[in-house]
This record gives sequence, C-alpha cells and structure tokens, in this order.
Amino acid sequence: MSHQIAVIPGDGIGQEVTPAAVDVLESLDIDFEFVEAEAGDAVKEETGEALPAETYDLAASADATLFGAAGETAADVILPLREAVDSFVNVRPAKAYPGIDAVRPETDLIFLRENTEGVYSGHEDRLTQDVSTLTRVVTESASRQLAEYACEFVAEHGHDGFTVVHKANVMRETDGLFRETVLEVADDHGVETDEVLMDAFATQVCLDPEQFDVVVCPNLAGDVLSDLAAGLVGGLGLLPSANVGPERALFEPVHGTAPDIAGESVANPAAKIISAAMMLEYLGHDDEAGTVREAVEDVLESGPRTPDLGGDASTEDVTNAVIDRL
Ligand code: GGG
Repeated sequence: MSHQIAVIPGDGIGQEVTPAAVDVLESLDIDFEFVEAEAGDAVKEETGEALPAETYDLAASADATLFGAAGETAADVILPLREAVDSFVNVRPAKAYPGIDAVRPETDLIFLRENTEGVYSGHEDRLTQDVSTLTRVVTESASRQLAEYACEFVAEHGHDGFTVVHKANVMRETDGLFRETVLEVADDHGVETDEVLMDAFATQVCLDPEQFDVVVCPNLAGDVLSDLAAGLVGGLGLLPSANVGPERALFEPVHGTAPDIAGESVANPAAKIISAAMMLEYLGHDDEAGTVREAVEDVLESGPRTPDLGGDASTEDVTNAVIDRL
C-alpha cells in the first residue's frame, strides 16, 4: 500500500532538513508518494498568504505530513497545520544519546503537550497603545482527550505512569480545570500519576531529570519545557515531534528555522530524521522505524557530526552517513 505524504519544508533550515528526511525515507523499501507544498515567510512575501489553501487541504487529506520549520509566520502556519490534521497532542521525546556531549546524559523524557488551546488559542488583542490582552482557553474536553491519549500511551509503551505539570496554584480556573480533568481520567484508567508545578519542574528537571519519565502538560508549558530539555541533551538539533490527531498526524523537528545558519548546509538533520522515524511507527512500519533510529544513533555516536554537535560535517554528510548505515 502506498502512503501519500505531504512534505512542507517551510522556512530556513526546514528547507534543508526536510529533504534530508525524505532522502532517508526514499532509501527504504516502502511505497511513498511525496507531495510537496509551500508555507511560511517566503511564500507570504510572494503571495501575501503564509499558508495557501492547497497546502492546508493537502495536510488535511494526506496520510501523514512532514513539516520543517516555521519562522515569523509560525502562528499562521504551524497552528493551522496542526488543526488541519486535527492534532490534539504534540509528542516530544527529549533523550540524550551515547557519545553526545549532554549537560544531563541521563535524560530520557517524553512530553505529551496539549496542542490546541491554552495561550495558543489565538484570542489576542491590542486594546490601546498601552494595553494588550490574551485569553487563555482551557476546556475539559481537550484536557480529557490529552489525558486519555496519555493513559493509552503509557500502557502501550510500558511506562509506569505520568507526571502532570501545571500552574494550578496561580491559574486556578484554567490550569485548575486541566489538572482536575487529567488526574480524574488517569484515576479512572488506574494510571499512576504525580504532579509538579511547572516552575518547580524547570528546576527539578535540570537537577535530576531521571525522576521524570512521561510529562503531560498544557500547550505553552510543553513548548518551553521541551526546549529546556533540549538544552539538557545536547541541543535542539536532537528533538523530534509528532502532532497526532485521531486520523492523521504531522511530524516536525522541535527546532525552528535557525536563521543564523540557514542556507549554509550545516543544519543537523537528526531531529527531522527521527521525526520521520516517528512517522514510520505511526504508519505501522515499526521495523523500518527501528532501523532508522539505530542508524541515526550510530551516526550521532561515531560521526560525522554537524557543527552544533562539535563537528564540521554538512547536512548532506550526516544524511548520507545515515543512509549508508541503513
Ligand atoms: N518545527 C518547529 C517550528 O517550526 N517551530 C516554530 C514555532 O514557533 N513553533 C511553536 C510551536 O511549536 O508551538
């Protein structure tokens, strides 16, 4: 069976790491139909529109989407694309790899981030020259959907339970509802939980990441805390992600466009290639996903490495080394 994959590189290094992941996928014995589409700052400059309707429609109909990176137009690109695949959870593993110089080499975390609401709901206003406002939306239904996914996730992947991270002592109504709903769903499923305030989590995960495993959190907290975890494992070039919906999913590296290195062919493709491995698992190709993961891990350990990891290899060198190992 052929899988139709929407390929949306976006801006900056998204244009370099996305083709790298496609090259890796093309080297496998799986029938893919890759359909490329435009989105982001460059297309906005050309057409006035950051996310053309045909790109949205493609993501909404393809079996899965590979996305690269969004820049200044992130709110107009990645948020609607997540909506196109009806994604309610952003799965962000943050894991240290052997041989990589990490601040906390013992880190092995999985963030399950609420993906539709919180402060990313888009209700933001400039009331006067002096005053701007943002409405933080939390619903029982979105919190429940995330919590049910988290319960299934820990059961399916053999985790003991999960940690709920929130700030319900201050945001009593919004995070209060999030906390209450997630804990109630976990209780109904007999899943073990503990809870940590998000500011305390930031300190504790730096001091002792091993005390955490699966972390369930609201949207912005998941975005920020997973980037913090990237700092513990050796950088943003190592973190993949999956935006999962009931029928479709979109796979993107956690990193953004990295304008400081864009166009120089030195971007680390690891995060995007591991995101492609997550897509292989999602599509049911577990063996090939495992092979790709092993190849990336082998290259991370023995090189070649891009400059973010202390090497001098190019994006192509690393991609070809992964393909050679497959
Ligand atoms: N591929 C990741 C990316 O494009 N990041 C840009 C960004 O600002 N993302 C916000 C988010 O993940 O919610």
